[in-house]
Amino acid sequence: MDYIESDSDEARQKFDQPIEVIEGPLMDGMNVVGDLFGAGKMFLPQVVKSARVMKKAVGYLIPYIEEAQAASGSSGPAGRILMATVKGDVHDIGKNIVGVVLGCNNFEVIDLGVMVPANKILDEAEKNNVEVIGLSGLITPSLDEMVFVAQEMQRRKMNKPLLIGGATTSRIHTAVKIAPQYVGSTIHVLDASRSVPVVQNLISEEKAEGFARRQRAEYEKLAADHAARRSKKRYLSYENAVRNAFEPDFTNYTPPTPVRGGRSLLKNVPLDVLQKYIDWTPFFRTWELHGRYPAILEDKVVGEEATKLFADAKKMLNQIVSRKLLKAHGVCAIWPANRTGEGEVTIYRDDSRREVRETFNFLRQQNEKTAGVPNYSLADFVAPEGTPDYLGGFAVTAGHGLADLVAQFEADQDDYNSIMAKALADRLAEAFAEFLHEHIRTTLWGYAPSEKMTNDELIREKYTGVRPAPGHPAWPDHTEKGTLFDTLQVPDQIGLELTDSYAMWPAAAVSGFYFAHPESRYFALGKVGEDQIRAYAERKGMTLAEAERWLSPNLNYEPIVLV
Ligand code: B12
Repeated sequence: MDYIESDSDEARQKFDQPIEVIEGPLMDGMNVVGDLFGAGKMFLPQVVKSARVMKKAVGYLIPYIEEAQAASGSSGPAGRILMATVKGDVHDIGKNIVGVVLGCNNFEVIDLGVMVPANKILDEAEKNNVEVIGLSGLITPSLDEMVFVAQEMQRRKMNKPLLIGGATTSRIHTAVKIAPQYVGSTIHVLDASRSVPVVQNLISEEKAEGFARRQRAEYEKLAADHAARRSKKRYLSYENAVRNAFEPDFTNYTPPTPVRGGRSLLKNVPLDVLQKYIDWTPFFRTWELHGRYPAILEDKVVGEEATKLFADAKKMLNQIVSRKLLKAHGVCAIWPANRTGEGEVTIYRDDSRREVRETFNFLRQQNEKTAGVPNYSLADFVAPEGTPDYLGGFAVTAGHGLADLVAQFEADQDDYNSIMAKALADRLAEAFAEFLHEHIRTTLWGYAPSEKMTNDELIREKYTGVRPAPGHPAWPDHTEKGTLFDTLQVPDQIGLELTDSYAMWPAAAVSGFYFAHPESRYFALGKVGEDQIRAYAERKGMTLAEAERWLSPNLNYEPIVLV
């Protein structure tokens, strides 16, 4: 990295035009990188590091190119792609990675950032005359927003291909819900390595039409198969699912009284404490290196690259910790609580349990189970009225300070370190959630005062109790975060905000609930029926249509949508 400018200068003097340095040796190099990555012979961290060299060199050459512009005769990029994380959503690591990989393959990427409304995306796409539009999203409410973008593209009579990506998206959702809204090609892209061939096909004069036709046929078949599969799945009526609820033993078990109930605020938690709780496996997954930490460092295929990446991560983490570049704040509470109705947990102002403070709402599995297996709801894990029990809630972030850190790297065209900083902030946020849950068990709720676990045991969830998050499979309703944030006064206490899709900002954040019952467990809700959604909407004071919109990935029926 230290010699890029002098090397670029030397190269510039060897060519007639400065642009030739980019079009010649630099692009040749990036093409090799792109090909090797596409062939699985090079790994993502190497690609992003190579792109950093390219970007820096281009940055150095641009003033010379502009000077010589009239005579340059540039052939331009292979194509122009506009990308954005949709309105209400905040994460962009995945999209950044895709941008870098496409850049390595000579595509020009216009990245509009996060929380971008549909009209801005489409106006900018038209203004910049891009060939392809790409959308990204991390949480399920973004799926609906993507459907809306596709409808808007149709309304505007656009014809540009639409790419769909991000952790919450899927081929099946794209085929069933998004693609039918729009006549143009709509394609789900699983990861960065697949983005290049898809875009190449879409903008190739010879291949585009055939590619689009095959994709559409494939998606139509997927949608039809999906509908056929769905009609075969068997569900219980809500009433019968309730009859088959999980009934933990509350007769031989006394719910523990918290040592310190009410709200606790944790400001500026030392990062050197949190770093010991980091689960590194997802960090490697972010960089598309698959395998469990620490074994991944010894892996025959990815071990060498994983070891280099880990060294870079540790180096940056040490700087973040010693220079306090990120701030970690959290707030949590343990409230007197009882199950007060089906799927409903009420929290009270104090231990007299006379005044209701808030109600949290849960959904119940409705898929038909084999004999003896219950239909779970998280509410089952809290004792019914008459037995004093408690519920915990929390919100943590390690994202304050990240925007400044990232801005410095971006000003230096350094995607590698920018992505690294975001990935580390996410790791610290999750580590914070792990640390706080341990603190709850051993100290605040204090039901496991002598618990001593290694980080590996914590990662494997060997402890008693669970901390499900709204949005996770057991509890897919993101709107419950609204009630949690109001009750804990999260924005005022720790400066963590909710977007209109219930994403948390700063992005490196986790929020959820604590259940202490020894039989409490994680499960996937799966799909539920209209009978339950009606009852749920009524409990929450929502219209049926609102509840169906927020829970659309979990409906076992096709709701009637009024346009
Ligand atoms: C790590 C992780 C986190 C991290 C950081 C997330 C991040 N960096 O994006 C932390 C701990 C902060 C986190 C928090 C939360 N998370 Co989370 N998280 C994950 C996890 C385990 C991995 C996501 C990840 O980083 N993948 C690696 C990156 C590089 O991949 P990626 O973003 O998918 O991008 C790739 C592709 O999708 C594609 N791509 C992405 N964008 C684009 C765009 C285009 C145009 C193209 C072509 C391709 C493309 O290419 C990328 C590179 O290969 C997933 C589960 C999973 N296995 O996916 C859950 C998951 C995404 N989280 C989830 C949830 C619910 C949450 C929380 C709401 C939980 C909570 N209540 O606290 C919060 C929300 C945070 C917020 N700010 O609002 C859900 C989301 C689905 C849902 N039901 O809404 C998931 C799917 C887990 C689950 N099974 O329920 N999470």
